[in-house]
Amino acid sequence: MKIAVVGATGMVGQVMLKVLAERKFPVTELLPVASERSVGSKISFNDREYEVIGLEEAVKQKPDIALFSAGGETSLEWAPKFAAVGTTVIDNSSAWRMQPDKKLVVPEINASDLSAEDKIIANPNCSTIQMVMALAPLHKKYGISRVVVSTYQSITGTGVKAVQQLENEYKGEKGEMAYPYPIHRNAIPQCDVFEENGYTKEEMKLTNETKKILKDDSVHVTATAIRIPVVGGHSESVNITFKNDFELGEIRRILKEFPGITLQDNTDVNTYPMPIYAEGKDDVFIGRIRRDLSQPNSLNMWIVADNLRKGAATNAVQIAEYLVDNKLV
Ligand code: 2RA
Repeated sequence: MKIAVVGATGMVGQVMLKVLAERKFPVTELLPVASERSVGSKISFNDREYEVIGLEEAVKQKPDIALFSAGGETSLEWAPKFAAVGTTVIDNSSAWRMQPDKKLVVPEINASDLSAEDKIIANPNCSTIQMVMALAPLHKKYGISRVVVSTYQSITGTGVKAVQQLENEYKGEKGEMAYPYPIHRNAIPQCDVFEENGYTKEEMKLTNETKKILKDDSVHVTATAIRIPVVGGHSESVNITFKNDFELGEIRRILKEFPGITLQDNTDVNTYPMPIYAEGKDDVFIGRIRRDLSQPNSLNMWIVADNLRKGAATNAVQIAEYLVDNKLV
């Protein structure tokens, strides 16, 4: 397969290349694509060196699949150009996620919705992916009426500048600021910009994308997204109210059996998910599962995942794997 990685020099693009190699994706030709200022630079992949090319050149070479992580503007302009030459685009930006005719895919949940006609496929937001991995199997069994989620998000979700700001603050050094406030020893109750309704774009992604992936607008979701000085992954405290009662043991069995979920849930030995241990892994880690004693048919859980891997690069590569395995490209 001729594979383009658009945004190859960026944080997620680099993880996409790493995951493609780790999972031995059948790459016969790699097109690392980046902005003009990076054209001509070299990147290594599978022990070979490749020269970074620009978007015009990449479209001309008609890749089979293009993994995009280059921001919404680039995707809105260039994904259709790749699709027009027959490339299947898997886009990690928010540009296409809520378009009615575009599929928003977490392979373990709804890959079977994909067809060969889908030439632009949307990768959900990282904080959505890890949450719906838990919600989907439980919604199928019990029906979910409401979700209250608070996220504790890694600064890697913001990008390299934020990671650099935190490192500078650790060292007591001045430097470029990704945030108007210190990240070190702080918690910033803002991920992305605020909308008219007082929620941030990040919080509304959790609401809107969840409804689309579960194919059920009756699932009510309210979110608060916090940025914290962590690099390994996003953590989420999730409270779920079901339409029907449940057995905790069955909840655990359903989650344990769902592909891509690892339960870490034994308070007797202080076992629960933490980003420091989720970093670099592809599973979604779930623990602290307990009935909500204040509300019938409700429970709490703690969900942790590496936001650059299952939250972005690995989910995109898994979509590509599904397309190849099912001869949809
Ligand atoms: C964040 N989910 O964490 C967003 C984008 N990666 O900032």
